[in-house]
Amino acid sequence: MPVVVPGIAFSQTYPILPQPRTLTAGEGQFRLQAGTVLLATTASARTSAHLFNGLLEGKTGFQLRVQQAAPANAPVVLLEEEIVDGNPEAYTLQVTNEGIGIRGGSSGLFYGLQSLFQLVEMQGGEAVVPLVHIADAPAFGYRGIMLDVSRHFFSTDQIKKILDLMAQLKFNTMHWHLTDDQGWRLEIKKYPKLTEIGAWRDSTIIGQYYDFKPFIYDGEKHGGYYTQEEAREIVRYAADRHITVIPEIELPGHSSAVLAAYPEFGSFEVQDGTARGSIAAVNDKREPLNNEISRQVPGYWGVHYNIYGPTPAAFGFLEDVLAEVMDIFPSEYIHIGGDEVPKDHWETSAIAQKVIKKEKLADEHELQSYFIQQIEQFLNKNGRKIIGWDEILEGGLAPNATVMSWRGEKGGIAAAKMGHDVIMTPNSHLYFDHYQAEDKTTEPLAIGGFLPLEKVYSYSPIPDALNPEEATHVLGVQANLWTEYIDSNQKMEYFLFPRALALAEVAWKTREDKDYSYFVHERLPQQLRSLEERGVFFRIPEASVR
Ligand code: TNX
Repeated sequence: MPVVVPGIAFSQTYPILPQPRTLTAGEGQFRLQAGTVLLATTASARTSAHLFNGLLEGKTGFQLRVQQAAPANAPVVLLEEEIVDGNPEAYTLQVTNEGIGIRGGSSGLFYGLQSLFQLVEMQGGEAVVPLVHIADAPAFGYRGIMLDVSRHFFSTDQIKKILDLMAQLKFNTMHWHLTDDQGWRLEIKKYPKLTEIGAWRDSTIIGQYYDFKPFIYDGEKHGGYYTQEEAREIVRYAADRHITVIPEIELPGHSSAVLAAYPEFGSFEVQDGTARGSIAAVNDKREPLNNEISRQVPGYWGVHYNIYGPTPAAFGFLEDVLAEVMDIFPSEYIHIGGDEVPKDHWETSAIAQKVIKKEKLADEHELQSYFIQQIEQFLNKNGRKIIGWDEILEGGLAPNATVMSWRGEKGGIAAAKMGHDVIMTPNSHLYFDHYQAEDKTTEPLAIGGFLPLEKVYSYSPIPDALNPEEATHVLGVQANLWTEYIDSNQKMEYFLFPRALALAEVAWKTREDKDYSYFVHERLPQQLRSLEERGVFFRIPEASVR
């Protein structure tokens, strides 16, 4: 007798993560064999089928036969591309004695195959799948992870490895933080110095400038960048896995790497190829070097005072850059940063003050809004939308902007109440650069904070302060992996896992439908084993050791 199991009542023989919305368990098993046909009639279903085969081979040693026409008498895994419940990401998965059927839109089929893969188990040398009926759909349409490749550079192979892992957990967005003070990481044909100069610095781990200890100056050049061809390859690779890549080009702050290469786009007059910096910033020791903004890419982190000037030259430059960015990245959204702009720097900038006067702006906050609105208009004209960090609310939000709420949920709540879309990524719960243990001496150096697995799992993206109408503006969630102290592939994986497993469930399930104890005890162990098999360097969480 099959049992209907909404929620958490079923046994550990169903290790699917994120846990499906409903699962009806049958009795018995279906056996997958090399002769089993994976029937896929659309191009997108075939791509998903081949990716499934790659995973299956790793687990079982064999692949299924991908075909476009039904065989006379072989068992079949049928992929039926048809949108379920009006949601392209929803799917149903039916495993019977006779065969397997997955139905869904193109993304739904991909997710159905991920769930099927997690159900496959080796028993006595045979690959078996328990009989089940699953009907599944995500709670949120935006399920993301941000990778900061500016503070430390990561190879395309490493990015692909993370994309593979994200896809299995049904994440659909990789936010690629491509530019920041410590490095510009994308080839721009019109401005070669961005990568000749802006992609390299001379320290490895980046410390705070007033605490020199964590700096490691080893006399070598550190950094790197992606060619446009490599970036396109990442976009394609992600798209095959139903992941959208949103590029971030930071402005008007976090732009020291750009201005090391092209100081003429900064807030101060250029003399002898070097821009004079803000005396105020130097006097109160926020800039460590001297009163000239250096042409070096900084090797320390924090809020930097070298920011764009609101000039026609700088806007022209940014439009050229964004035109190349749009050509590489087809995403609806372009992330324009907007965080941590030291607006008092503009107080001492003649260039900025001139624009404030000319545009009749009240202050530097309005100047930031003016800056971002210029960029928004350009991107909207080209059919794209902007996302920015929650500081873009200060001085007036650009009309069509989506807000990424990072300083807690406040910014997100305010934006949703104004009718703007929001991605929740609060530093209280979703900053994966924070420590994973209370005793920091037992962990690799991190930026601070304490974010255990359970705290990630406890997060719910819809704040109580929003009414149901306003809540529809919360598109979803994202964790941010800032990499000031993350200088190797191993550390990247260690800070991401297992916390990304908890996040997958935060993004896929409703608050009422989650259960931490069930997650930790019944499904986490299998997931950790699978990470181990796939060569992922993860942290062993205390909770899972039994
Ligand atoms: C704040 S979050 C930043 C980043 C840092 C991060 C470290 C945000 C929009 N800005 O530049 O890397 O803190 O946790």
